[in-house]
Amino acid sequence: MTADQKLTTRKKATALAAAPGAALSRAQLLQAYRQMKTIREFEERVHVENAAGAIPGFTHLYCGQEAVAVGACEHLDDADYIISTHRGHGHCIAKGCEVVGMMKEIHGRRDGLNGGKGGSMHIADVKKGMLGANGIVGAGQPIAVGAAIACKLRGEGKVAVSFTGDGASNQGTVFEAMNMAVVLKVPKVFVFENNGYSEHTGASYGIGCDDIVQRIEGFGIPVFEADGFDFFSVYEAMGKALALARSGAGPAAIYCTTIRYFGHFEGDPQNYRAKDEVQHYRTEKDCLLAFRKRMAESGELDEASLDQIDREVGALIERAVQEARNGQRPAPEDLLTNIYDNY
Ligand SMILES: Cc1ncc(C[n+]2csc(CCOP(=O)(O)OP(=O)(O)O)c2C)c(N)n1
Ligand SMILES: [Mg+2]
Repeated sequence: MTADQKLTTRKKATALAAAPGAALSRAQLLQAYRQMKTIREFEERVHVENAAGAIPGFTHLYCGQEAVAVGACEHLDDADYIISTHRGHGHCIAKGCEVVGMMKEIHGRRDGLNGGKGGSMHIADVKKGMLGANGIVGAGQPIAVGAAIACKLRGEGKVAVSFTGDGASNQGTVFEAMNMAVVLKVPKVFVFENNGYSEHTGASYGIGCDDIVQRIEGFGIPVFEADGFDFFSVYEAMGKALALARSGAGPAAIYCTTIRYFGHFEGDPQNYRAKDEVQHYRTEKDCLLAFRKRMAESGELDEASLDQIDREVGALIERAVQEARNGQRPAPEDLLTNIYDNY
């Protein structure tokens, strides 16, 4: 029934920094819900588009993990940096990348966010501080250390954030990035997302030490643990990690347990999962349902406002798909553009 994943309950580093304190405003709550809902609708629709053969190349969907990307990125602005992974759509949307441009990019259209030449795994928008999704597992973390060095040198209180899966947490590049971030005391937050699997390999088999938190702590990085199904839990953990990173104390990390609703890639037969695993999480743990439940209980947001967001997001994604379907492919001469950059 449950994912092949260790749901640790240890709260070790939580005492290191004060909680952010102030409750979220109505506008912040609406924005958090809108962002999670946008990621969900975007991904559910990419799933359908992919099955229809409309999307060239490989696609990895982020459905189920929305609370992590949004809980982390709602603390950031355009001048903070993030680096994503091969499962990058959610991180891009959470960091403010334009959704229609993203859908066009994934469909390989000329007016996509990256000229239709990057596709699902290479979406980037430097103006939004989104330094790129990345098809190479573990490649983003050292890049984010470089961005964090830039943040430190500029001295404007900005940070760099990398996202790392349970599988990527085994990569040497991630170890090196953690060590270098500590040695150079850079303002960097490592966000670890344990969704239970690295491709088809269970985390409990693939993580030799059985405990990613312990591994991160071994590098001298304080870790704040979060329930990756719960926006508020991630938001709080990220607030604490950012407070440390921005204080000049060096890097911090958050560790979130979560699950992906779709296969590793679109087309994955998922024979390694129990038949009812995803349904269990969709029904019992879903971040959107949990958010709505909490709002109903606290009375902070009314149901009608959330329903209205659902309609607006649905219309946005529908427009994105229609425009993406009708877009032009890159022209042959586009092969020779965007190859070199001038500094
Ligand atoms: C250096 C490298 N090794 C292997 C792969 C193949 N690969 C792509 S995704 C993936 C699994 C990554 O798992 P995880 O970090 O847990 O991320 P998730 O897919 O769960 O989001 C692997 C092994 C790759 N892209 N790059
Ligand atoms: Mg994983």
